[in-house]
Amino acid sequence: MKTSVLWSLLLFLLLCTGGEVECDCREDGLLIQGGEYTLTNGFQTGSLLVYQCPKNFYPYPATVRVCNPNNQWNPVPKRFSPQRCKHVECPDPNVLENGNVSPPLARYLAGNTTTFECYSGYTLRGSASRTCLSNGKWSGSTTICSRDSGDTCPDPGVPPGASRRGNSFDVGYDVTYSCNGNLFLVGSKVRVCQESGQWTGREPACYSKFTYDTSQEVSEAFGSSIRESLTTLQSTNDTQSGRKIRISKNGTLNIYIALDISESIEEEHFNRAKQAIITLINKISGFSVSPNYEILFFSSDVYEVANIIDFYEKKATLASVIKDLEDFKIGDKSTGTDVNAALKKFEDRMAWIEEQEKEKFREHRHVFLLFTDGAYNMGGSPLPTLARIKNRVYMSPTGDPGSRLDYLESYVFGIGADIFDDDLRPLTAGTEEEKHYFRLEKDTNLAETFDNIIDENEVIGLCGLHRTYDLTGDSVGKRTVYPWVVFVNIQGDSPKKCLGSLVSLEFVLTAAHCFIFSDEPKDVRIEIEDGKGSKDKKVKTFMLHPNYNVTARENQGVDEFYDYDVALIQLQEAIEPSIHARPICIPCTQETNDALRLPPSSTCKDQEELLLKNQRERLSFLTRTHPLVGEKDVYAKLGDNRDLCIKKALKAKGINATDPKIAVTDNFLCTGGDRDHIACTGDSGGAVFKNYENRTIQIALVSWGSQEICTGGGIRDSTPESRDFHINLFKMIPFLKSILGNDAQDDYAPLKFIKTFH
Ligand SMILES: *[C@@H]1O[C@H](CO)[C@@H](O)[C@H](O)[C@H]1NC(C)=O
Ligand SMILES: *[C@@H]1O[C@H](CO)[C@@H](O)[C@H](O)[C@H]1NC(C)=O
Ligand SMILES: *[C@@H]1O[C@H](CO)[C@@H](O)[C@H](O)[C@H]1NC(C)=O
Ligand SMILES: *[C@@H]1O[C@H](CO)[C@@H](O)[C@H](O)[C@H]1NC(C)=O
Ligand SMILES: *[C@@H]1O[C@H](CO)[C@@H](O)[C@H](O)[C@H]1NC(C)=O
Ligand SMILES: CC(=O)N[C@H]1CO[C@H](CO)[C@@H](O)[C@@H]1O
Repeated sequence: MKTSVLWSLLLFLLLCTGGEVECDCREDGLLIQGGEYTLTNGFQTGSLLVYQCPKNFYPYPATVRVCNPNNQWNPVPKRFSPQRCKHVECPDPNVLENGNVSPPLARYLAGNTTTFECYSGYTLRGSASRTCLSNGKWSGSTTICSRDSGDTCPDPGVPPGASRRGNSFDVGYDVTYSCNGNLFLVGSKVRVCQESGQWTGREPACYSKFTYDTSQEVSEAFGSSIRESLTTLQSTNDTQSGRKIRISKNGTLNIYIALDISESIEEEHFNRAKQAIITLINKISGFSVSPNYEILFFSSDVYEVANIIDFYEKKATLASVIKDLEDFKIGDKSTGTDVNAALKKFEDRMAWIEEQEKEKFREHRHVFLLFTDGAYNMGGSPLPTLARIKNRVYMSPTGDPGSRLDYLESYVFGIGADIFDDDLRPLTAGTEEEKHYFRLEKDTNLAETFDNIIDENEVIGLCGLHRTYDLTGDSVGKRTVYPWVVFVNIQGDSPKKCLGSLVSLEFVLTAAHCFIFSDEPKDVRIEIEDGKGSKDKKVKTFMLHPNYNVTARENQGVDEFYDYDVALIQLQEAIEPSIHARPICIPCTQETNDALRLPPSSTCKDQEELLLKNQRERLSFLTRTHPLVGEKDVYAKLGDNRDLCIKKALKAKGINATDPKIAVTDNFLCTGGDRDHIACTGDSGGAVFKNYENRTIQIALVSWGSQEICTGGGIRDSTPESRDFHINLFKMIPFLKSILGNDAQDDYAPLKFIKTFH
């Protein structure tokens, strides 16, 4: 009897520790008071347990546990310190100098509000009242009670939870901060007073394990920083002289992205991370720079999604990388986190680039974006690898950046249930490096965060930028997808509703037939729903194409002839570009060249060959519907298909001709028939467009149709016989250029048109 017990015990031990068979971690002691937990892989080895608490609370003492191969949880649940949800606490505000804080509390919990008062003779700057927020930060800004001392820099104050050394605020003097207790410092430890009267760096803040940056804070700080990396500010001398715009930096930009997926067991989690990267690279493409990308996912293994070498060998494009990202799947992935392996991959790729580019490598800039919880439990510390990378980029064996600090910017996004700040913070690099570290809450919507990194007002010369998704499902959300659409309402003797498109900040393009002879600018209303309600824009003037003449071919059997059916409407005031209102790209401009990623020397012809290259070319146009607009999908019939398509024009009412070309000149594109949508009455004048790498290019304009199928509007299918004819903008360039490209006037900023042929 005794032996058999012993045997079964031995067998048990063998099974559980021998590797082949895995035993489970135990459920005992895992429960959390006031919260709950999730497991990534049940009670099996490698499973990650993540605790969750309601808003304003955080899990304590552990945030996560891992089931180790010895079927012990790490950390082990402690009987004497049961797992619970603790109230989020903000750093102590009683560090205020020369003032009072009320109420005086031992601990300030999420939801508590404090007010500040300065001693007499001192003036209060910053917030007079602050509330402790659920992310462990105080609302508002640091409260400072100061007296004018005649120093160059203002009193920088003491942020909650911190201590400051240094009380001289004159040029060249510095102040040094540290955080009290268990808090750690994010931001600049040392700040120096500059001649400009400003302190260097970024005001420090004291963070605890449960302090997070909000999505908005990340968008603002990361956005302003990455904009600096991508662009330089240059003065421009267009009509608003002295204005500064962002233009692309010269040299080559290499962007390396590594995303830790050791915690993303769930498909959805992983897909959201992929979507965030796609959003980010789409946003970056909005700067009209064309970076090369290295994209990795990693756990203890590295999965290379985009290899930067493919960019150099012209085997990859932005579009192909996005596709690869979308299609990327991992089957059984390893657990563990090896940040060093990811950085080593960056290092290898960089070495290859240097080898290829030789002395041109000097002109290369490198941006690292690292998303991880930082628990590099495998592969050792990544710091030596980062040090070698710095030496390579700084071109200095000692790692002294010299003047090359801005050639390597490394951003670190702490992400995950348990962030290992001490390991992560040293991985930042670059100019104002203290702005490169972010702590993201577990369920931060990264795609949305990245979508907000462009201050849309700052970037001009970016036609066709738009969101690819509608966040709200209402008319405001729709406007972010079609920020160029406008409603043209004519209230003259013959009221008419048309669509139009913003083609610059001052001009709307629409159809000439929307107007009648007696219409005046005051009869024309341009309606732009800009997110704060519908706005009517006053019209200064409008011009129809000089060749437009409806009766021109009456005696050839065409009652109404719509060739040159285009008109430009000039607004009295330029619109303010925003995510809700910005121009679409039109053919043959320099901006469109950039949007299409064509080399600067490309011509109009090159654009046309790229945009209208197929015999059936997929295009879209809009119709008024609720909310705002709906999108209609059509195929332009080109090449041999065109003749068949335009033939149907002969069946149209009011046409008595044998040759369809009398009514449908070469200036028209033809759509309709099987599987196409058909234009309705109010769609006239609207853009016929195509999205190219998520910039929208207007190719044509809705003019007329062979049958009046829908006068009521809405999205309707074509019949086999009905066809629509759209004015091809490539054929209207002289007219567009004569107005939009006119640089002999002082009224508006002209668009830059490119050559027609080489
Ligand atoms: C601070 O917040 C805690 C938790 O919500 C609450 O119980 C307490 O009354 C608050 N104290 C003050 C002074 O508002
Ligand atoms: C812009 O124009 C102003 C006035 O015409 C001139 O003084 C200034 O130098 C110009 N700036 C640039 C960058 O060309
Ligand atoms: C890039 O710009 C810098 C400064 O703006 C300039 O010194 C350098 O010559 C430029 N390089 C190229 C290749 O244009
Ligand atoms: C339009 O064409 C007709 C027929 O050719 C011509 O008589 C008429 O003068 C033209 N109208 C304009 C405004 O050019
Ligand atoms: C159509 O044109 C032909 C010849 O040009 C003419 O004989 C016929 O009357 C016209 N029909 C109509 C309905 O205008
Ligand atoms: C090239 C590119 O960026 N394509 C994306 C544009 O947006 C749509 C969503 O509307 C994505 O599906 C494309 O992949």
